Parts: sequence; structure tokens; C-alpha cells
Amino acid sequence: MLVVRSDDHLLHAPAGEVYGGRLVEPFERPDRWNSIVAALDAAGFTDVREPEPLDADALAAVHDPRYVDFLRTAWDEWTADGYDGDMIPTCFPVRRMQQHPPIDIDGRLGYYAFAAETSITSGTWSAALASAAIARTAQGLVSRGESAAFGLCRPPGHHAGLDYFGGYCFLNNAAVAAHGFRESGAERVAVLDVDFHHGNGTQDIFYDRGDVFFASLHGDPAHEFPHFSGFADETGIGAGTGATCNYPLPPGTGFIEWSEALADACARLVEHGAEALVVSLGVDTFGGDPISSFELATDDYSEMGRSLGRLGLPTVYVMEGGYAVDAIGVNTVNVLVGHEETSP
Ligand code: FKS
Ligand code: ZN
Repeated sequence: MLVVRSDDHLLHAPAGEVYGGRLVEPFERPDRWNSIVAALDAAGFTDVREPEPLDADALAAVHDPRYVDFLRTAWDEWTADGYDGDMIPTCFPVRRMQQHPPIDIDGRLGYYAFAAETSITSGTWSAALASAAIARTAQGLVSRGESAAFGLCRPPGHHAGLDYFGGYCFLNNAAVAAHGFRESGAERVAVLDVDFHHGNGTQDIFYDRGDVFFASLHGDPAHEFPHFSGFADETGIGAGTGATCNYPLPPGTGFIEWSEALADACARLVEHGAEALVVSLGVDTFGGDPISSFELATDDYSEMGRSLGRLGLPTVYVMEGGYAVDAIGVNTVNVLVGHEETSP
């Protein structure tokens, strides 16, 4: 399987993450990438590509252009205001407040954020842009005939919505790939999100579209981040009615129960007539993950990959979460190897 990756991820390295009332070392940090690259190298994934620059309309298709402009200029505006720390949102437009982006950068930061654990730094825009370009490049390679490709995206993307960031995500890499498949001629596309956390951003972007089916298996939002999205009764609206499918699962979920949900999601995406597949691949479902509560084991990821490969669809994997840094490499690679074992 082809791998697309870039050193530009290093440009996004926030100093801290607001967690438990403290500023801690971010869970989503650059050495995650190294763990995955080491495991890819060890497993012989030697066909490695750099991302091609993203065409101008690729982001506008899945994000509000004003939000993209905000991300592009945020750091310069922040430093022009005299701040020298990372950008951490602190004031949000909740119920009954005005839903308009103000002029002040501190206000716009809160307006475009849905959570405060995620900082914007001097290099965040460049890293996020490279990450989206990785997803788009991987999709392009698959649309031109590769059966599958892995985009080692960092920062991740599935929490980034039409016009908001949070949950370590800025640009929605999976959405860029899914829309790319549509542009390249697939009539119907599926995004399958196996990260521990609900892919609220991807759901948001495609909620009213019938051409992109979205299914997510995740920790029940009654107990887990992102807290306000990912319940079973969220099923799409308008033309997208029935094209969103959520599987909230309880803390402690192991591979047997998880696999039942996966089988259902796979049946649904096949029923939907998907011609191409984007997998939001997070491995924070691992039992040893420090911020999640599922109990998957390293071998389970091989079986997961075999199930996904059996779908026989042109497939782009985009990296999402996973924080047990020593294990995320082998867990990720096991999915890709499993896929190759069963895909035609
Ligand atoms: C736990 C606090 C959780 C934020 C978790 C963000 C998860 C991000 C992710 C992504 F794939 F996007 F990276 N804080 N008590 O893993 O879904
Ligand atoms: Zn996650």
C-alpha cells in the first residue's frame, strides 16, 4: 500500500493542552508520527510519496471560506495584538448569544472553536494544510488506479466541521478525501470513522448530503468527548436523511461488541452503494490508550483491516487519533496489512 506523508507535521507542536485544570504535554504530539513511520518502515511499506499542493477549491468544498481565512491569518493577527503564547480559545458563543464572528482576534478564536484543548500555533496553518494535502494526494492516487493508500495525516481532521476547529483538528482531511472521490467520478462515497471519538466534524460537513455516507463507531458521547454529538438518533437531514449512522458504544467495549457494530456499518455502506471508501483511522480504541475507554488489542487491528479489505472498495486511510505512542505504530500498520490480506 502506498504511504503519503510529510515532515510539515512538525510545524504544529503546541506547548501544552488544557487537561484536568492543568496545561499538560499535548496527547496529540509530533512523536506519534515517528512511532507510525517506524512501524511502517519495519513492515516494508517503502513506497512513500510527498503530498502534492492542494488545489484552491479543495478546502472551499468542505469548509466555510471565512473559516479557512481565519485559520490562515489567525497567528499573524494574534501576534499583532501583542500576544506571544499559543492561541487557546476562552470565550464561546453559547445559547442565545450572537452567532457572528467579531473583529477582535480573541473573539474570532472563540467563535471558530468548539473546544479549548486545541491550540493554534505559528505553524498550525502550514501543518494543517499539508495534512489535508496528504489526504487529497492519497485519494488522487487511488482514483488513478491504486487499490488503497494510507495518508499519514497530522494534525488529524475528523472533529473539524464546516466552520470550526477543536479536538486537535483544524481541516477535515477525511472530508477532503471523500469530496475528492466525488470530484474524481465516484457517484457515492462512504466515510467510515473507527477512531474512538465521534467524527462530529465529518458528520457536520456531510449531514445534508446523500452522496457521502458517514458511519462512526465511538465512545458514547454521554460519557466521552466530543460530548454533544454522536448519538444514535443523529441520522442526517434533507437529502442526507439516512446517510449518517452512529454507533455510540459504552466504556469498556471490547473487540467482539465493536466488531458487531463494524459489521452493521459495513452492511449499511454497501447498501448505500458506496463506490469508494475513506477510513478515518484512529487507534485510540486500544486498551492501553491514555484518554479512551475501549479495550481493543494489537491483534484485533489485523482483523479490523481484514474486514475493511473484504469490502473490496478503492480505499483511502487517513490517520486520526491514538495516544499510546509506543503501540500506535504497530496497531496502525496491522490494519493496513490486514486490509492487504483480504482486498482483491
Ligand atoms: C478526555 C478529554 C478529551 C480531547 C480528545 C480529542 C480526541 C481527538 C481524536 C483525533 F482523532 F481527532 F485526534 N480531550 N477526558 O483522537 O479524535
Ligand atoms: Zn480519537
